[in-house]
Amino acid sequence: MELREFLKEAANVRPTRRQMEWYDTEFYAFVHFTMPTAIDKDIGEGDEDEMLFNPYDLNCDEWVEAAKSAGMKGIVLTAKHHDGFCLWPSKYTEHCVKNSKLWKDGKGDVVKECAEACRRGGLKFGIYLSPWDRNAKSYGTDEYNDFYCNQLTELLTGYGELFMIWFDGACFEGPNGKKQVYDFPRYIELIRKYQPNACIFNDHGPDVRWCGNEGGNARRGEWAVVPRELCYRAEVQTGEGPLADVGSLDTIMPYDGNIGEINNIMFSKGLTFTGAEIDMSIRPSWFYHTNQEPHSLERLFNTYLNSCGNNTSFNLNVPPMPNGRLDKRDIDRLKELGDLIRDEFSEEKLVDYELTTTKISELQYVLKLQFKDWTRIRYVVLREDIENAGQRVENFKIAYKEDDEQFFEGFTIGHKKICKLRDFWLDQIVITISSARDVPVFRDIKVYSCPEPEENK
Ligand code: FUL
Repeated sequence: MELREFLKEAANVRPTRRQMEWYDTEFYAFVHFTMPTAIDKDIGEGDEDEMLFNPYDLNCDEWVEAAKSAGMKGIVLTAKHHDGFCLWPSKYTEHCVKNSKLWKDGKGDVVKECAEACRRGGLKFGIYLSPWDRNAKSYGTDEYNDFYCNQLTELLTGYGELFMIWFDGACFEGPNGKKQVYDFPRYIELIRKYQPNACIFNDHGPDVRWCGNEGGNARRGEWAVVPRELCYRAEVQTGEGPLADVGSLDTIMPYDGNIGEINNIMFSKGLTFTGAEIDMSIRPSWFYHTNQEPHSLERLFNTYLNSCGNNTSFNLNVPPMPNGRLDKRDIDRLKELGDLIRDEFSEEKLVDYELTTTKISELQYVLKLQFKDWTRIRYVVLREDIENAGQRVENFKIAYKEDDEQFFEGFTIGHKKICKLRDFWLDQIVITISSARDVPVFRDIKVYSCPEPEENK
């Protein structure tokens, strides 16, 4: 195939409706809260006494309000972590809240309370169900896949609409010393059956893939269009193709490379649309420890710019305390973060412009944005129309004039690219698209001003 033809094909690999909805959800909360919270650890052994779990002051509305104050649009709850303890009264295990008799006499259900609070507060709700289970006796046998599917079905059918099912890639030994071969194609099929609108997160997709680190870093160019052999097959995404095609994924995702760039996709066995999520905790650990502090506002805001503003979503973990409440330090930090995001990208700071587009060649364009007045500019936010046209731009730069030294050098754009400039006074900017896989199509381009610093006034 000619290179030009291949690139055109790559440019037209597009997200499904559910993937588009996930992209537009952008920023959501991970809630790590279960047995490790009660025992002040990051991972349980699987043999903990259920009575240790006693969130006597549980307040999921507080979680929802805190998430909303940060501008988040959903919550993903750890319904079961690696220790196997279930936050809902599962029929298939005794290692769950029904034996946490100190809490609501064993009648409690954290999944239900969280799902209902999300609905009351207008947030989407999703679940994390660890495939690694250090409690299940059947772990390491075929029977475990049946057990896991039964638990998954309870969650898929009992708690209303779910926007995300989050699979943890961890696969270590269970109580009998054996490792499990997870039947992901079967799990995926079950999710498609009961929750067709839910996005499935897994290291390799099919809908959303892991960015490859827990430190909040996206790749230089975080493409959503990646080699098909690195991800679960597209057929599973739509449910239209043969599941037998999926096979097992023994390919290791190269976490350090720019997996969607031309030299990596050219020799692939095909392409799939599988965007990345950045997951990170607001504190150093995934579970709550009283002696830890939330990360600085600056670090969290930069991660927001580098995730939602870098063609990935941001799943920020906020771990509740053993009593079920959030630490005030986290509540305050979330509010500060939300205030900063709302302020930096407020409607009042939107700058009006007149756009002139010049074609240099079929795949190279110059976009001139002329402002009405001289304005201090902080951000240019670019969004491609990925739903209708796919991800196309490969390289761009922003400068005052076409031949001037650039203020900003960018690679892929995709769902959203936030370009932070250096608060220069400008009356125009020029965005040069120097390479693209097909004629670029934008959803929108927004420019935000910033106030003059006090010392300059
Ligand atoms: C990892 C787990 O081992 C951590 O405990 C945490 O749940 C994180 C989100 O994923 O694989």
